[in-house]
Amino acid sequence: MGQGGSRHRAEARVLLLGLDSAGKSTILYRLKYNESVCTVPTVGFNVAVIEAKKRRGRIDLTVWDVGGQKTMRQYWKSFYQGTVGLAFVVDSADRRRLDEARQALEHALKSEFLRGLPVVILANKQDLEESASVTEITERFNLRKMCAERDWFVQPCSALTGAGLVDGFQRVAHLLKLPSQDAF
Ligand SMILES: Nc1nc2c(ncn2[C@@H]2O[C@H](COP(=O)(O)OP(=O)(O)O)[C@@H](O)[C@H]2O)c(=O)[nH]1
Ligand SMILES: [Mg+2]
Repeated sequence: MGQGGSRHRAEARVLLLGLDSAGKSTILYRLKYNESVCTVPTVGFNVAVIEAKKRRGRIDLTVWDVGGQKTMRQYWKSFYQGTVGLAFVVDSADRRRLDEARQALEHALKSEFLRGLPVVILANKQDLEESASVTEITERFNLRKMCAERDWFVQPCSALTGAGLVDGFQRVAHLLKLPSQDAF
């Protein structure tokens, strides 16, 4: 970190994870362009820079959506390095896949690169009537136990309406620890 203005400006890498079709790409597009677009299954990756508040300064969150395809998974580790926060997207309306989502999160959290990092679970698709609530997801995922050694939060949201998205990433910014936090 330099001097002057940079004291109040930082960057941080955030990883956006979740099962295919959870809404990761839609969330990124919505935050980046403030509109909904037709997404296609992600091959390769999407990235967006989101500005958030952190203490007395601002922070640019570089949010990576690395896609779920098997061929991409071998590259996940290289994205993990240098990541300081996680956002895990859940399709709250797809109850049949809640267990699969829980397993995917549990698996990701086992990575040594992600140890102790804060995670915000984005309980997406809350616009749909059948969607599971924050309480339900907290219980189904057994989050108190799964995330006992890190900070965590469940944010209800809808990539379709945009509701809750800014709050979700603001929460990520709030929870993450910067190496240079003392200077902030
Ligand atoms: N109703 C509703 N549909 C959503 C929402 N977010 C995403 N979708 C839809 O879910 C599908 C998968 O979204 P996508 O962003 O491609 O998922 P990804 O595989 O996680 O990147 C698309 O048809 C989206 O339009 C939401 O909040 N509400
Ligand atoms: Mg995608």
